[in-house]
Amino acid sequence: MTDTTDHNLSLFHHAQALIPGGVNSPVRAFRAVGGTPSFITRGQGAYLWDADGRRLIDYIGSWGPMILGHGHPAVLEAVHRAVALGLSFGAPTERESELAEAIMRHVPSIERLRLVSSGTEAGMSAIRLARGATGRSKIVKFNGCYHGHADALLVKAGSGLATFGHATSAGVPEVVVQDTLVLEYNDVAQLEAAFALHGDKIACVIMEPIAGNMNFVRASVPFMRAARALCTKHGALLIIDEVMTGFRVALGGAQSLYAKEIAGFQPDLTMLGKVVGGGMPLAAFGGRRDVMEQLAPLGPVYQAGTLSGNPVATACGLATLREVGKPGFYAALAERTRALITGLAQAAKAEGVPFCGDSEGGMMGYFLLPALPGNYPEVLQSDGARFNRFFHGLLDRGIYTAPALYEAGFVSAAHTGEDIATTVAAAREVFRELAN
Ligand code: HOZ
Repeated sequence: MTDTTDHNLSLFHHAQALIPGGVNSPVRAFRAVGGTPSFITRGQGAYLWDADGRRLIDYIGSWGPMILGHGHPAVLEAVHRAVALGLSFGAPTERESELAEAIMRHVPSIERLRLVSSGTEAGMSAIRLARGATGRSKIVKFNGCYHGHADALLVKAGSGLATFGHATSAGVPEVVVQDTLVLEYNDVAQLEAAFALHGDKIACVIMEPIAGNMNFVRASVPFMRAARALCTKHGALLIIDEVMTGFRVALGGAQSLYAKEIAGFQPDLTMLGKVVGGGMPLAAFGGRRDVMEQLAPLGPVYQAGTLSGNPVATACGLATLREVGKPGFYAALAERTRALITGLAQAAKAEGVPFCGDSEGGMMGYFLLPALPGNYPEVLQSDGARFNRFFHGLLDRGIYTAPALYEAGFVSAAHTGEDIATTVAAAREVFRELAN
């Protein structure tokens, strides 16, 4: 296991005396993998530096937003310019429309959009809107999918809860989740049965198109097709949670990939976060105009936020979207990410360790399993102790990956071929240790 070092350890002790678990988001605490979290002092490009001055190759990327790597000059310049003009106005700015336009240009299912400050807010608001617009109460979510920590969605929600061994958070009253139907991901028959039973009461189906909170599990094309068709048939809304995948797996998000396979495919509502904020607290939800116009002040569904559309966050997001919109951006990113997964698979094979991985754009996942899982019970077949040894073996060698086996990983445009080769070489050493 990684040696605990003076600075990281003393900072962790100090933080634990002030903040529950020493962290402001549970998975950062290393509880699942053991050891001391790296306290980060700065980031540049593909690298982070911890409190002991160790350089780490970063495959967390702030859990997704840092698609350009840390400290991209065009993003920093846009942020500096915005900061000089004021930090928050609580009033409309032109840049909010510019960002909305930039998003809509690439995601045609979004006809109207509202900016919020976090993915949790986007999920909570999208559910309220779906219920308000349909006049129905029930929502369908899938085991292992995470859509933020709003009460109604915090049931069998993958990583955050799974890491700590709970299905549902304490503090969520039964009555709040009684209308949340939790089904198995990629199970068409179960989805059909749920609609046969409750079709006229279901407000929406909410899903991650690539579930990034049970590591990396794709929705199959038949599953996505069935979700779309059943929602349309029964008058429910299909909400695609692209907080992780939006502008991360492709310029048009994961929905653009399904649209290539399913004629006319579009969700009714989309949630965005992470990359759209470029590393600042910004997220969004949007979709069909008739549905979005149910929001206050036009309609009866209330939703608001003091920092929504914050001028510094919108500058950061807009500058990021300008960069990812450049020709060839995603092709190059996808190639690098694939090279990492292929390299890891080859290294594992050479050392006789079961391994499988998958990637799309700059998002990836891997399991110490012989075949890719298709749902959460299959993800649970992973050997947690083995994963933890792999994690610490990499961290000891300066490779920073998610400290929980339920999390996806992220490659940025700043990662070089040399970073990938260094990572694969380190992984091969760790696989050798695991094999013995
Ligand atoms: N919700 C994130 C995991 N999928 C964790 C975010 C964080 O700890 O920063």
